[in-house]
Amino acid sequence: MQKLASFEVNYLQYLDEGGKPANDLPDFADDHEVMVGLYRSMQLLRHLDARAVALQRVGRMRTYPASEGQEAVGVGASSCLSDRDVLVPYYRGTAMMLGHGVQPHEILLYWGGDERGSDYQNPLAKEDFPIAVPIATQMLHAAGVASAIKLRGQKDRAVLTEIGEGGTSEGEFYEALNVAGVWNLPMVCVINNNQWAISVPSEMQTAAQTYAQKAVAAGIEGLQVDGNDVIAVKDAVGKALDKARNGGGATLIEAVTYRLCDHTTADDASRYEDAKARAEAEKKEPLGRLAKYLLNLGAVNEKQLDEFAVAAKAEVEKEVKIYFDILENKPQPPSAMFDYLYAELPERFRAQRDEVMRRGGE
Ligand SMILES: Cc1ncc(C[n+]2csc(CCOP(=O)(O)OP(=O)(O)O)c2C)c(N)n1
Ligand SMILES: [Mg+2]
Repeated sequence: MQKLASFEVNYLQYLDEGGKPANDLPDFADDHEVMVGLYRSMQLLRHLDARAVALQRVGRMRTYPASEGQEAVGVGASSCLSDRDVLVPYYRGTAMMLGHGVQPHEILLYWGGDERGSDYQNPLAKEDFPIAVPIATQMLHAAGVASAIKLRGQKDRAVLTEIGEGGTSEGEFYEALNVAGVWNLPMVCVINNNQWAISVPSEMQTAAQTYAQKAVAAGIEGLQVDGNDVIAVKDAVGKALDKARNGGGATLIEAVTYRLCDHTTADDASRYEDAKARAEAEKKEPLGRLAKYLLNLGAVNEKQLDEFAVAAKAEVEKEVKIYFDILENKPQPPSAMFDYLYAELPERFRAQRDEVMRRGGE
């Protein structure tokens, strides 16, 4: 019998549920500007999500996946991205995309059914990938980009990707993690463990004690963080990205959080979720926790928190206006549905496109 190295899964938490330091804090946690910036990004996302869901209810948005309760995961992680890094997001990746310069109206356009939303105008996000809806495919894209970076000998550059805990049951997840390990790829994968894969609870998803330990078989580092603690997420992802940029290989980070919303606007979680579990999870949510920390730190006062909320709402309204303006004044012709999937449209779709155009679709 061969004796294998035993493994431990570290759990990182800096702020407890009441927003009090649970550990010695990293340096950036004392930086008022950085911490207030993280808070405002999380707040903007919460308002944007609420507005997008409301737009869907009145028929002005298609399916939308909100991130309520999970804001610290994407905001903390994307705050560590440099302008050279590449982001490969999944559908619940609004926070990461905003954090790497994608504009809110571009995200609204995408979920409003307009592919022009994926043509990110900010140079920061120019090389980032569009949203992946097929579960776990983004993992392979991320590993592909990371191997391209490695083959080209590009230094100081890494790939960040995100996946739901349910997605880690897919073959693509293991395949990508395997090459990330064996090829020592500059890649960081954050698992958004929001406890649900639509209506499938985490205890029905895996018999493993943690998702982080899935890194062990790939021979890479894996750790768990409190995904409602933005300081823990930022600290862990920042270190993992630095390691990846410096040739140290890939890391898998499980951020433990909770989905405080429906899966998407096409779902009704009250049909399968225990209301008590939701109420318990609400006590741990990330924004209130960070607000308490900032107040204790003296970085903000209550009045400023109110002003931030007003500013976030105004920013969202400005972006919704841009979204409406593009849809109304520069609408896409119906034939556009054929224009973004293939570099060259296959023959069988050409006939369909011609028909749409014949019927007046241009
Ligand atoms: C290959 C594939 N199979 C099934 C689906 C349908 N589907 C959409 S979301 C989802 C659950 C994913 O849950 P999880 O990975 O935990 O991510 P979360 O939505 O919770 O962020 C499923 C099964 C899909 N989009 N792609
Ligand atoms: Mg999930």
